[in-house]
Amino acid sequence: MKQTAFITGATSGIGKATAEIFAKNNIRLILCGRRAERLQELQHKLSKLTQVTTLQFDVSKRNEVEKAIKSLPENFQQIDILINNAGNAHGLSTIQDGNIDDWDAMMDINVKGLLYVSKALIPQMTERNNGFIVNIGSIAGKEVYPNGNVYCASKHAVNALNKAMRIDLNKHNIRVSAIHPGAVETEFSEVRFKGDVKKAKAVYTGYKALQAEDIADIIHFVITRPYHVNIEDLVVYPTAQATATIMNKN
Ligand code: NDP
Ligand code: 8X3
Repeated sequence: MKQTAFITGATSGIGKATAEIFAKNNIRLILCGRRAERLQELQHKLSKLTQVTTLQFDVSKRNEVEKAIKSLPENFQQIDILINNAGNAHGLSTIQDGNIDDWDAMMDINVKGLLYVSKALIPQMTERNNGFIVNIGSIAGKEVYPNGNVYCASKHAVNALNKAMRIDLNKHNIRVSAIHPGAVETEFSEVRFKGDVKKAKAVYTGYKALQAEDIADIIHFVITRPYHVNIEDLVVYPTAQATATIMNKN
């Protein structure tokens, strides 16, 4: 039987590239995000390859998450693979100069959003004793770097939750993995720098950054191992990057 994947943050970057590789591999898709037009465009494109439905909601709004998931058509209610990918950094500054709205956004989206979606989808997995959850963390979840403070804290929380989910869901035969990327060239830095395209571009110049497709390919590898194989997590860098802060730029 075909598998069904629920991908948060499918309107851009890693989530979108994951949707594309899953569609090529005949996985049915539930595409999520806030930008409805992008969801529709992607649904139109990928429907040529597989069955696709979309859900427009903000992961940080608990009621929206619950309502959206309850609205899934019956033939999309069995979810085999959850990709907890929606997230962003908001701002890059010292703790003393940090913006509290940015902190709220990062904790609400990257941590609480991931929890709300997981809480809504886990019951149908535990009921079937089957399922796969892939959490998209970050190198920021393994290291703390200057000015990264709250984003790093949110991704350290994802790292902890990845371990916690695997422990608690172990008796239910559910696989739980995380991918922790270094620099990936997506809209991520545009969001972090609040639309400052010049600043965002500078993050990815002078070396070859990871592309969203590189991470999507690894996600696909992780979910296609035999069922008795569970990769705890993978840290993935561009070759030019050695740690969160060491980058071999031209
Ligand atoms: P993008 O900015 O390209 O994509 C972010 C995605 O998250 C979008 O689809 C966006 O959709 C969605 N999203 C953001 N906020 C919300 C929200 N409140 N509710 C619902 N969806 C939301 O960035 P990436 O693809 O790079 O990021 C994907 C994940 O990868 C994130 O968790 C990020 O932290 C992580 N990551 C990224 C790295 C990088 O260097 N790019 C490195 C390490 C980890 P929409 O705006 O339509 O809602
Ligand atoms: C995104 C990569 O290095 O900006 O998570 O934290 S980094």
